[in-house]
Amino acid sequence: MTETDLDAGERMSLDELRSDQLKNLKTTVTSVYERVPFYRKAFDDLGVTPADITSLDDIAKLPFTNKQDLRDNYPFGLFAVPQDQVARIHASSGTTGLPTVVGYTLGDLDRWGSLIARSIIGAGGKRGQMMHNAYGYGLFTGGLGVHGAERHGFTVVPISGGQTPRQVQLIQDFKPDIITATPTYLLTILDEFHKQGIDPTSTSLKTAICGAEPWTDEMRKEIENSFNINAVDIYGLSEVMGPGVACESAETKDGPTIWEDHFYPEIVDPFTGEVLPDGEEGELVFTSLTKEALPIIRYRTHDLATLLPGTARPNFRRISRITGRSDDLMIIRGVNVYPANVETVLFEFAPLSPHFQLVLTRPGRMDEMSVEVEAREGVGAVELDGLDKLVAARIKERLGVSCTIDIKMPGDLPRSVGKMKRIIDRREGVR
Ligand code: DLL
Repeated sequence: MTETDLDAGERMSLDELRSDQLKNLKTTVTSVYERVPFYRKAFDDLGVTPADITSLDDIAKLPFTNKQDLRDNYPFGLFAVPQDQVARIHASSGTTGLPTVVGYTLGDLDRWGSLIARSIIGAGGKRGQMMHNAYGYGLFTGGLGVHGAERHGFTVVPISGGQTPRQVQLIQDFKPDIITATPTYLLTILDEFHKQGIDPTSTSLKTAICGAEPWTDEMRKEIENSFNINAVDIYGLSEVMGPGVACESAETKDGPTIWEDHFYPEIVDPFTGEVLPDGEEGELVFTSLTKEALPIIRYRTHDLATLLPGTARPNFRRISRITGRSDDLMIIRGVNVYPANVETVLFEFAPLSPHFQLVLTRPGRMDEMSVEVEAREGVGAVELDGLDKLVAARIKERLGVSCTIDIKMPGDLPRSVGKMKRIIDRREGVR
């Protein structure tokens, strides 16, 4: 990475960045106040107007936006431009309730594409390289979001998720440098390499850009060693933009750098909404600074993380890896557990593969958690003997929660083609 690889936004001094952020915050706030009735009412209810925003700290005076607000204004009620200026729509799958719908002007798509290019270059990619894009295409923001790299000097192979044997064939035939996929789908592709008897370390791939779901540093090592590549973490969410709100740098691999010239981050207490100082864990909140079709004010992501000082891009803060979504928090007999906590412990046992799911039941009055995890290929009965007890004891020691371990044979558990569903909730009347 050299100075010339940086774009204008990355080259701003801290003073320039702060004044650019304030200018764009004022424009965003004015736009939503004038054009979006939901925000006009929310501002009026709090007695705040765009004129009250004179410094970045004034952001704390503004109302939060929740996913429910997008649903209440379904489908286009929060858009700040007329429909003829909306070039693209995306939507969440909406497994619970109405989908959340988001929109982009041509200008928004252009800025999104440049942030994807910035993310890829930070991840170690170079213009002119080929990128195998295995994020799902369609209404999901992953595929078409990352696809924006085509306008910025990258050759994009829009394979989408699924058709796994074909993924392997095209990687072998086209020889891409970069692969983009959820970490769990990349593991599914890895299985397919083994199935076809091809050495996954022999491919042309150099970089994997993985995100859209929580994953751990242990999983990163698994992916890096299995393919002999560098793997970095990309973060984003539809309501704020999509992939590329933040992305990790290959040089530091210490959590995604937030592209702060476009998204202003805060960490708040998930229960009270009180703004927390940098370094404390809480819920990530983002305000968009440059979006036209769907500017968003203080969006509550439900993602738990910490804001850290910038490293690879010193003026832009980083987020720690996302521990989990508050929605994925399992409270087992009073103990808080996220799937990522279990993942970290499972990786300590060499005979176990990274394929696992957590099954919650309530046989009596108490919740029980069973960890279903596959053994690695080629592991024999001797190595597995008593392992379940050992793993359960380690999870109890590390996470404070009792559980049962059910070791499955390779290939027994469902595979991901996108975001992996880690929690299978079989408790009656819960969720
Ligand atoms: O998943 C955007 C995306 C696509 C990011 C491709 C990266 C790569 P949504 O479907 O709206 O958008 O889901 C957003 O996914 O609030 C997080 O809970 C989770 N998430 C996204 N990236 C990460 C990550 C896309 N790197 C939700 N680590 C977010 C952990 C992530 N969780």
